[in-house]
This record gives sequence, structure tokens and C-alpha cells, in this order.
Amino acid sequence: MNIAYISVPYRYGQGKPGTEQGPAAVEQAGLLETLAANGQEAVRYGEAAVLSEDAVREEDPQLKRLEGVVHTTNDLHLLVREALTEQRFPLLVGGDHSMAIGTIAGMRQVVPRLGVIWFDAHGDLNTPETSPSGNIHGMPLAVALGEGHQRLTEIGGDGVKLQPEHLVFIGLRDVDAGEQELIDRLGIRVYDMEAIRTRGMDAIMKEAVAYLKETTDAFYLSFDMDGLDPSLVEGTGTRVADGIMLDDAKTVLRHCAEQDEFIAAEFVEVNPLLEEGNGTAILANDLIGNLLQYMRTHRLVK
Ligand code: DIR
Ligand code: MN
Ligand code: MN
Ligand code: MN
Repeated sequence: MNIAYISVPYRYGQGKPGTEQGPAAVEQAGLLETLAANGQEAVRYGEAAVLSEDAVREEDPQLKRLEGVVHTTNDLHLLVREALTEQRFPLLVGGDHSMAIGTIAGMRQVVPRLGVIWFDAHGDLNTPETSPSGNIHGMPLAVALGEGHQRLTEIGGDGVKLQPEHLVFIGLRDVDAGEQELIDRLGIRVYDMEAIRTRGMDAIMKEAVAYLKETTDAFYLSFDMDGLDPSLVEGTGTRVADGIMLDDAKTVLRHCAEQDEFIAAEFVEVNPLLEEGNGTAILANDLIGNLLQYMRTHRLVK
């Protein structure tokens, strides 16, 4: 299998300028060299289309910059679908987390029963009714579950893209009231910091992948940089105390990479404008390097 690196240089799912520069920052940190060092072509497979700033209005305060999000996620879902259809492994770099609306919609067209590992401090399960911010990067999982504005849920075709029992949270620790209600009502599996501390990441990831493999055809990893401890990620927009440390993050990557059913990954919320230097992008590139090495060890990629 070959990697299809796809960049998503946009920020319309949240309010802070800078995530649109995430892919360029990770490339500057050496992403194409990382691909080459792992037997891949040092090329970008594709880049999702992004509306210009002056074409995007804030409009509805509970669905900020909706047109900008619809435009990019719709384009992204086509790219992801194409890459998977060509038997490639989509490796996405963003961009804010609302891009996952497109990732999941595209994957769902190729994989009927899709599993998701959501590495994040946040639940990203808000709807326009429950969102405290109106930022769509707090909504992609609700959209995938079929909840939210129709312009978003209809991307990649009407209907539910993800079943709640096919979703696992890792590192969750900042959950809004409406999100918690959804987690409880749907019985979504959560591994929070307390669970990671008491049981250890190795045991948790063993259980998480076994759980997903039981009822899904394949799964992907959505890696929000703010899932990591804030001491590690200055350049991300919504840092939350008491996060995941590096060794545990690598354990997550290794367990994913050891499964034949692991078919895509995305790294999101890199914002180089929030820090001096390029540390968060360098870390993202290092983590991608780790992931590719683990995948080669397991012969997922050549
Ligand atoms: C918050 C923040 N729950 C919201 N979400 C973030 O605006 O819905 N997700 N930062 O990554
Ligand atoms: Mn997120
Ligand atoms: Mn987050
Ligand atoms: Mn295997």
C-alpha cells in the first residue's frame, strides 16, 4: 500500500487564524522527507479546495463560516474516496478538525462499517443547539452520527456515516453538557485520562482496537494535536491541561499501525501562528514518522 498525503489548509471551523498554515508548517518540518525516508514518493497526492477569506461570512453565530466548511469538506470527501479506491492510505494534515466531516464522509463511501479512533481532549459532538462557540470544529462527530445542520450531514450523501458503537475516544477531558448527554445516551466508548493513568495506554489500545475490529470493516485515526499535554503543543488553538504524553501517544500510533484494518490517519489543529518557532508542526512530523515506521514494521506500507 502507498501513502496518499493530502493537505487541508483551512481554518473555517474555528476562529483563530493559523490552522490554514498547518500543512505548510508540517511540510517545512520535513514531511515530504519523512515520506521519502519511509519508502514513499515525496509528493502531495492532493490538496482540498479552500474558499478565500472574503468569500466566507461568519453569518449564523451557531454555525460560523458554514459555507467555508461545506466547500472544503465536500472537496476533501472526494479526494479521500479517490485515494481509498486506488488502494492508497490517506494521510491527512490540517487544518482544523471540522475537516473530519469530509474525511469520514469520503471513507464511508468505500467502507460500509467504518470505525473511528478519536484522539482529542474534546468530544467534537456538539450541534448548533448545544455548541458553546458556534465553531464547527466542535461538531464533526455529531455530523457523522447524523446530528446537525443538513448542509453538513448531506456531504457525501444523506444519512448516518458513523454508528456510535464504532467510535472510541482517547484522552477526552473537556466535554460540553450536550456532548456528555450524547455520549451517555448513545453509550459511546470513552477512555479518559483517569483510565489511561490507571490501566495504561497499552492495555487500553489493545482493548480499543479489539472492540472496533469486532464490528467494523476498517478504522481510521483522527489525531487532534490538543489531545497531547499542553506542555508539548504550544501551537494549537484549544489546549487542555493534563493531556497525553509522548510515549503514550506513540503507543496509540503503534497499536493502530499493527492492524491490517487500519486504513487512514489525520493530524489536525496545527497552528504555527500561536507559537514562536515551529515546534508543534515538528512534533506532528515526528509522530507521522513514527506512525510510518510502525506501519512498515507491520508491512502495512512498503
Ligand atoms: C468546544 C471546543 N467543545 C466547542 N472544541 C474543540 O467549541 O465546541 N475541539 N476545541 O477540538
Ligand atoms: Mn478536535
Ligand atoms: Mn480538541
Ligand atoms: Mn496483522
